[in-house]
Amino acid sequence: MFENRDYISLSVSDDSVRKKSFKRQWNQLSRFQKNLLLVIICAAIVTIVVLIQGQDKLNLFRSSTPSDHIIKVNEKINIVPLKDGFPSIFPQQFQQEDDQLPIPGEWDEFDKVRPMNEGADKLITNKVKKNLDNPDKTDESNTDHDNQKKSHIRPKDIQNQIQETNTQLNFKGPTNERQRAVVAAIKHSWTGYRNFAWGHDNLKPIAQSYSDWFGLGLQIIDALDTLYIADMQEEYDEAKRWVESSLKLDINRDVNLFETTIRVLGGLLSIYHLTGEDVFLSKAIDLGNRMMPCFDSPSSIPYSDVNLESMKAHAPKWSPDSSTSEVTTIQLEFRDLSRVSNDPSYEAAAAKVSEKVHNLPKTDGLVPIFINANTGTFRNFATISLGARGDSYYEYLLKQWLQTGKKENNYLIEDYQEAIAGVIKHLRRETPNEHHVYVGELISGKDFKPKMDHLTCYLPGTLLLGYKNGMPQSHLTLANDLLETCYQIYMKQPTHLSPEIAYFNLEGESSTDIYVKANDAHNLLRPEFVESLYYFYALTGNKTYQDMGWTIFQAFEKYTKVTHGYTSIGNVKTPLNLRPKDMMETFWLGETLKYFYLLFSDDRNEIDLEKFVFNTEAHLIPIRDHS
Ligand code: DMJ
Repeated sequence: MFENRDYISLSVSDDSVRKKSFKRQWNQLSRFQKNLLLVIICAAIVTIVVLIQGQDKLNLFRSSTPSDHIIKVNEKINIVPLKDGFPSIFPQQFQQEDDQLPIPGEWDEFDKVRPMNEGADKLITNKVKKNLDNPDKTDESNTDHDNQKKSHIRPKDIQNQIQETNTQLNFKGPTNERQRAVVAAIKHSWTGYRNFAWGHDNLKPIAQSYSDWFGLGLQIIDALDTLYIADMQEEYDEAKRWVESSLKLDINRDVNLFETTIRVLGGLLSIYHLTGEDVFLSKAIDLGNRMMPCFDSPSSIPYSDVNLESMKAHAPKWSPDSSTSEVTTIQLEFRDLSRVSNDPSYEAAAAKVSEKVHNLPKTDGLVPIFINANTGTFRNFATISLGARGDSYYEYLLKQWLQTGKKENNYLIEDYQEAIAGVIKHLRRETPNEHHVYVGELISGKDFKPKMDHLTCYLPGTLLLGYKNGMPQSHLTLANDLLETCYQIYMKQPTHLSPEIAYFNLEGESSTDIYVKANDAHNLLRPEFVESLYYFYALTGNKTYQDMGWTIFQAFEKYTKVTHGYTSIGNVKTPLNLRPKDMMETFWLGETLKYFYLLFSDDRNEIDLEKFVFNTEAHLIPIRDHS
């Protein structure tokens, strides 16, 4: 039993008691009272610690849910002025004129009024030379990733950078009929996937089934940022929950380094930058670590495949060689992973590949499409192409340079310039009758073939992006010519959809200047031409490109839409015999529909191309701010 006095003696308001020494008071307490007091003190300490941490977390995640994020963006946009973009090497006047690019067909006139374009080569060259006097130093010790513990900690400056990025994006959903039509297409595709393929890689919309390639729920991750950008809150939340609870990376499966990097790593990084949600960062780091063994080859050219559980990498089963485009189209993502994780080993490993390829002999900057991971050399007599297996090598030369704020790795932009000059010299041709300009291939590295993959239709957009960032006028001319040809390839088909491959009349061997072989007449819902239209619209503001895109969007609606999604088709040449292939590739939601949505935006700067580069799968990677 407690005596009253004992109890009162604990009261802090009792002056006489306060005077007693703490020790004396303590000794007067019973054992039970002592224990009780200790428990109360411990509980109070724990409560305070938890409250403080909870507050920190709350602050960190306050902008995390999409709706909160938008509120925060709205609040901030009024008070934080957008920063200027990175300075172009061109004078201000030139940059302003750049926004007024004319519609296709008027480029000759345009060229006449743009005298400042001359000398761009020189400007770039001088700039590049100056920077080459202080070459980047890669710390090779950082590539020893096996022994490194990967950090999940974001340093303060990275967090600030991310929050700053968030303030610049405010996705308000569709604002016009065309965008609403795209959102309906995204919804239709997503619903089919959700109902019949949830958690699997691809939807087979006709069989109402799925197929698995890597077993990573590819479609969900590839679509995440599209859902977010199109402001599809419910779908985004559902996709995010799947990543949190069901995305397993330690699977006993071989995955392709390139495909997994551009779709999954790129997808996770992009949505992480848009939302600041830590779950995407930790998954990205885990995935990056699991793919790092690919770089442990004798030559530092990465192996193409890796088992995500055993983390053992190897060359493809079908050949000792990797595709050149594959080993050179991982650098944007691995560099970004280094930035967000504060661990330089990812960037170092991927940059070594670029440096290695840079030092290999080429044909005026053009590369063979196969490279050997053991010897580190190109395959002899391999084809040179800006289509399959070659395409994004050229794309990432430019985009890596942009990603680093045009201040690092200047050898990349030199290689890009040399390569485009090589394209113009060796691969550019014009058809004899209709004067379509196209980019062909060199078989065995020397014999010209008048063949162009649809994949090459990314090139006009990339060329225009380069031109906007200081590349010479010849790039702009080629960009415009190629855009026109790609459009014609679509328009000449009765479906208004492009075949996978087009051929061109060289010297009258065909009655028509653009023709399609039966085996090449399929359409896989690919994005490349829509991607180029997006760049042309975003960089010029000219609505003609939107109209061109609308024609093509309607064609997709008419010929590829089925009850439970959209399907690849086997034949674009005959509307009555489309031969559906029952496959919805993940890039349909990841890329094609995203570019359509952005192309039809009333705000051509919905994504600020001075602050972001798109990776080759249309995922957003921030440009480093050097200011
Ligand atoms: C996508 O995975 C990427 O765009 C890649 O660069 C090329 N192939 C497909 C789309 O066609």
